[in-house]
Amino acid sequence: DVEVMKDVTLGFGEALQHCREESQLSEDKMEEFFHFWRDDFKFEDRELGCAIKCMSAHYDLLTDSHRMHHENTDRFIKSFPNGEVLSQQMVQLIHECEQQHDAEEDHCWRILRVAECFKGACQRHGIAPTMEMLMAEFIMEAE
Ligand code: M21
Repeated sequence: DVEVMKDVTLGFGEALQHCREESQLSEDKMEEFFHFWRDDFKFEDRELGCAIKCMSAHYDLLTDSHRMHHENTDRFIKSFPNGEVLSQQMVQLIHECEQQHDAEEDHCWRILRVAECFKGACQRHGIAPTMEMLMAEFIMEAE
């Protein structure tokens, strides 16, 4: 459900402000987290992986080995309206992506690859939000 993914993205993205400094992600690299879903978005900067790691940790979504904490992630997604329709599917997709990239030892690089893999999986499953939806909601929230 693309509406759920939109809300989860915007909610998750709120942690970016807490993580810019720690992750060394410069402002121009990604002003807003929802650019993640743009078709031309590039997964090139290790700092973005570090930022996603920090944001995940902010919501207590990582285990000690910096993998997804399944129960906490399920609960986080369910905290959004209708989150229960997507939570198990999202946890499953992220877990499959983690398995594909398990050999990468650098946490920031691995999480960046997992995020890229997750985005592709969401697009194939038709649950990726459109930029129009994200922009519209973002502008409404700012007003
Ligand atoms: C769900 C909203 C936005 C998604 C963005 C990032 C998704 C990142 C998935 C990576 C999770 C990292 C798990 C660690 O292996």
